[in-house]
Amino acid sequence: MSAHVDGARVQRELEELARFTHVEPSSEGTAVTRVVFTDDDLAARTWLIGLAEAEGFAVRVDAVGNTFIRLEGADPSLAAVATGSHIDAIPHAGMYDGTVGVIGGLEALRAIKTSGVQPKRAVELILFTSEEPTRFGIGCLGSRLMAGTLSDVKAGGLIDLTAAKGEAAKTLDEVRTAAGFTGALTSTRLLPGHYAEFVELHIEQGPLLERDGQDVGIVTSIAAPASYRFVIEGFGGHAGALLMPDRRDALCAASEVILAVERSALTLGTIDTVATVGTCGVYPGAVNSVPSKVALELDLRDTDPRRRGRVMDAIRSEIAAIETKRGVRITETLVNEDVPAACGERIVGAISGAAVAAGMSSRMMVSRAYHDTLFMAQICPVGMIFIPCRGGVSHRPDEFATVEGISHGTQLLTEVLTVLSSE
Ligand code: HGY
Ligand code: MN
Ligand code: MN
Ligand code: MN
Repeated sequence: MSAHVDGARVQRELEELARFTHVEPSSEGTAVTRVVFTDDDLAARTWLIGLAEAEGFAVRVDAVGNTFIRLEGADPSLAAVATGSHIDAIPHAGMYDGTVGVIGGLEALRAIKTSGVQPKRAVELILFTSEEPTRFGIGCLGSRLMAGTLSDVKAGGLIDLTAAKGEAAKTLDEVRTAAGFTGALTSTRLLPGHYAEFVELHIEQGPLLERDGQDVGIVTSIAAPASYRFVIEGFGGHAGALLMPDRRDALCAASEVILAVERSALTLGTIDTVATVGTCGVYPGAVNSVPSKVALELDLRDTDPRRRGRVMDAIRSEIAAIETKRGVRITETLVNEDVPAACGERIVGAISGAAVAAGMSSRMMVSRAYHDTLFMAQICPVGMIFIPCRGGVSHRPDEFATVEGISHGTQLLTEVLTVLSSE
C-alpha cells in the first residue's frame, strides 16, 4: 500500500473549489456554475495551479487551457502515466462532477511523492478544458483537440453560445485569447504513445454502486455520445389576429419532434439507448406571438453506435413527416457522433487487483456519461474508477459523494498510478 491519501484534505479542497462559482449555494445543496473561461473558471484554475506549485510539481498549460501537472519519474525517457478530469460545471450543477478526479488526482500525486519511492515513469494530472458542452456546444473540447478528433479550424471557430442576448457572439479563438490562452490550437495535439496509460477518477453519475453497496466501480467501456442541432422554421405572427388555419407554429412542430425522439429511443433502442432534447430556444419568445422559429439540441447515446444510427434514422424519417404535415422547414446540424471506448484490459486488471488488495468491494460497469477518457482512448490505453454518488444524482445542486467514497476512490487511484508508473 503506498502512502495513505488524506481524504479530509480532498474534501476541504473540493469545498474550497466549489466557492469558485457564479451561483450562490442554493437550498438544494452546493450549487455550482463554473462555465469554461469565465472569471470563476479562471480563478479556480489559478488556485489549483497554486496548490500544484506549492508541492513542487511542474505545470504546463497548452493553447486551449488544458493544464498538465507533473511529478517527475526516475526515467524521463519513458512515457508518463496520466490521470485527470475537469473543473468546468454546467449551470446549477453539483460540486463533485469532474472535480473529484482533479483534486483526487492531485492528492494521488502528493501521496506518491511523499511515499518516498520515485516512480519510474512520470505521473501527470491533466485538467481538461471544457468537458461540458455549455459554452461552445460540444463536450470534451480539450481532450478532442489533444486526440485530434476535432480540427483546430472547426474548434477555433466554435461560437460562444452563452453570449448575452444582443451581444455579438465571439469565437472560441477570441474567448481563449482574451482569457490568456494563446498559440496555435494544433499545438494541443498529443500523438499516440505520448502517455503510457490514462486513468480517470469520477463520480458514477448513476445509482448502481450506492444501490448495491459497492465501494468503487471499474469501468469497462464508455457509451458513445452524439449530438445534433435542429432549427424549425414556420410561420408566426400575432397571437390574436393570425387564425389557426393560417399558422405554421414552429413550437408545436418542435414538440412533435421532441416526442418523436423519446418514442424512437424507447421503441427502437435498448436500455443502453438514451435520447434527450435538453435545450429549446423559441423565437420571438413573446406570449402573444406565434413562434416562427425554434432551435433544439438533441443528445443521443448508446453503447452500440450502429443501433444509435438506426434510432437517428428513425427520428429523421419522423421529422420529414412532421415537415410535410405542418408545412415547416426543419434543418439538422451534426455537432458530434463519437465512437464508444473500451478500457484497456491491463488497466482494468490493475484497478481490480488494487481494489481487492485494498479490501474494497467493486463491480465492472459501463459509463453512460461521456468523459475525457473517451478521447484519451485515442492516445493510449485508458481506465476509469467510479465512486458512488447519492441517489445517482448528478448535474444538480444535490449531487453528493461521501468523504469515505472520495477517500476510497483517491486511495485506489493512487495505488493504480503507483503500479502503472513503476513498470
Ligand atoms: O454529459 C456528460 O456525459 C458529461 O457529464 N459531460
Ligand atoms: Mn458533467
Ligand atoms: Mn464529468
Ligand atoms: Mn467527464
